[in-house]
Amino acid sequence: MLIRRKKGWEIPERDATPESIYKNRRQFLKGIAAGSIGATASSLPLGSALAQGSGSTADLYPVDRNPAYTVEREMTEKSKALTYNNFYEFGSHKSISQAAQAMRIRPWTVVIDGLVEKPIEIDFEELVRKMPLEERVYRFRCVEAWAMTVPWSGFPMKALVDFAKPLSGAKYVEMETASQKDTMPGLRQFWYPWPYIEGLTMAEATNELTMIATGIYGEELPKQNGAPLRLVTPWKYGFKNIKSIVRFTFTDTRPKSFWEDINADEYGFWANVNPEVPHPRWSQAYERLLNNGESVPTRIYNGYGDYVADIYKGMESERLFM
Ligand SMILES: Nc1nc2c(c(=O)[nH]1)N[C@H]1C(S)=C(S)[C@@H](COP(=O)(O)O)O[C@H]1N2
Ligand SMILES: [Mo]
Repeated sequence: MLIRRKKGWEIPERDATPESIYKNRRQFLKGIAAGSIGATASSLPLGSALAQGSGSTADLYPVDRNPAYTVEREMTEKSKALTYNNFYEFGSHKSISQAAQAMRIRPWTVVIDGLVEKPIEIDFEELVRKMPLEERVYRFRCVEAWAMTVPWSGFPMKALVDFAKPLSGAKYVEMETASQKDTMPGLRQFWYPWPYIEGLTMAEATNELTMIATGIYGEELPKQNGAPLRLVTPWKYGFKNIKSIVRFTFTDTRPKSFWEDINADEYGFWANVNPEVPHPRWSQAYERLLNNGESVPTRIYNGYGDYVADIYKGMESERLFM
């Protein structure tokens, strides 16, 4: 998505770089000094990707559609949803589907830590085979005002939360995308606060709508859509739907998400869809359907208010719709 700040190379850093990016850059320079760049766990020798957990999960799909979650809208064509993407790790434009094929997704270790009974690391394949998979058709609304309707396969995030056994002090779940310096050219754009981070409250994470998607259109999730597992929160703007997750951290502190860190005036923590609250630079009243470019009215909570509006009762002082 577009951000108001100029690019890092266009203006003196001290004038325009948010603190987080400064910080990141300092860490980056420190990393060079310490010789640590290039020696991270994500740059293991080629071939080790097959050492463990290399099995495909293709046999799991298709899964049964849950008829409770269907929408009246026409489904977006698969070819559109799989080639018009946001995934800044692979570039700040929509045509990243080819570049994303470089991402290594086996083995894929998921860390569950923070305020939990017992922090664990689990292989993705082992995790997904423990979870109750189903298909749901959801609307999807990007903050940039394009929209799609897709059949996700995956499991309710509540199943993952139950599996994690959070302690009573846990108030939020922070999620983190993989950082593969060698496969993700976007990570060289050091002014972004990598890794991509997102967060939900426990009430949001355990809401019945919230899914961890592992598939789409009856198949394993393609890399460009966030393989092997990504978040789906259909009542929130698309940027909350973090891709290619490697870590779930239960915490008592509200996470600062990637886009909030870049520009908190335009992209907040809550990011609930609302046609009446414009983005500072454009209206949110309508959305453009990926299928045919048709413009249709946006609905509050993207049409999912019956499921989620209660979460936000008594929180009117928060910026719920940015
Ligand atoms: N790690 C990561 N997750 C991300 C993004 C990203 O750049 N990096 N973009 C977000 C945005 S802005 C949108 S609209 C959706 C797009 O998902 P899709 O490409 O599957 O349609 O992914 C979200 N998740
Ligand atoms: Mo987005």
